[in-house]
Amino acid sequence: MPTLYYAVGACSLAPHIALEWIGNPYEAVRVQYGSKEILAVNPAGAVPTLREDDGWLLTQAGAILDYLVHKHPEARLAGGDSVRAKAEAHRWSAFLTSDVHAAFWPVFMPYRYTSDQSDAARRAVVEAGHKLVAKQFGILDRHLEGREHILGGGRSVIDAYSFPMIRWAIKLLPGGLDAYPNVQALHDSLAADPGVKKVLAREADG
Ligand SMILES: N[C@@H](CCC(=O)N[C@@H](CS)C(=O)NCC(=O)O)C(=O)O
Repeated sequence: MPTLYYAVGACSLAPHIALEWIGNPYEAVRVQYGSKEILAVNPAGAVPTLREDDGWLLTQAGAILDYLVHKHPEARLAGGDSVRAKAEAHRWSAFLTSDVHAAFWPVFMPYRYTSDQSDAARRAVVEAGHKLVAKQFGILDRHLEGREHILGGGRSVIDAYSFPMIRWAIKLLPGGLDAYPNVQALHDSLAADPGVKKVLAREADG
C-alpha cells in the first residue's frame, strides 16, 4: 500500500485527493515541514512524498500525480488519452508547479526574497507576490471559460493539483477569487466532490 507524506493545507493535498479518487488502500502520514520524519524520505524536508511498499520514494507533486495516473489507468484521471491530451496535462502540471506555486513563495516566505529585514520591505515582497499570483490566476480563469475541468478529457489529477493553490488564493489574495469566477466555479465543484470532502475532513482532523 502506498504511503503519502502530507502537511495540512500544503500542495500535498493534490496527491491526497488523487489517491482518494483512485479508491485503493493507502496510508496518509501527516508531517511537519523539515521534521526528522519527512527528512528521512525527502532531503528537501518538503511535502508531498510518496513511498511504495518496496521503499521506492517519489517526490515532486507533478511527478507523483503523473505516476498515479499511469499506475492506475482504470481511474481515468489523465484528462484524455491522445498525444495532445498528454501534452496538455504536462503543460498544465508545469504551469501549476512553476508559475502558480512559485508565485506564492514571496507571499508565504517574503524573507527569502529580500535581504532587507524591515516590515516595509517584506510587505513590498508580499505585494509583488500578490501581483504575480493574480497574473497566473487570470491565465487560469480565462482558460476555464466555458470548461468544467482544466483538461479537455474530463476530471483529472490536474484539477486536484489546482485545488490547494485555489484555496491559498482564497485565503491570501486581497480580493480572494472575486476576479476569477471560472476558478471559483472549479473550486466549488471540487469542494463538493465526496473524495475531496473526505480528504479535507481528514486533514482538518486533529
Ligand atoms: N517542487 C516541490 C515543492 C514542494 C514544496 O515546497 N512543498 C511545500 C508545501 S506546499 C513544503 O513542503 N514547504 C516546506 C519548505 O519549503 O520548507 C513540489 O512541487 O512538490
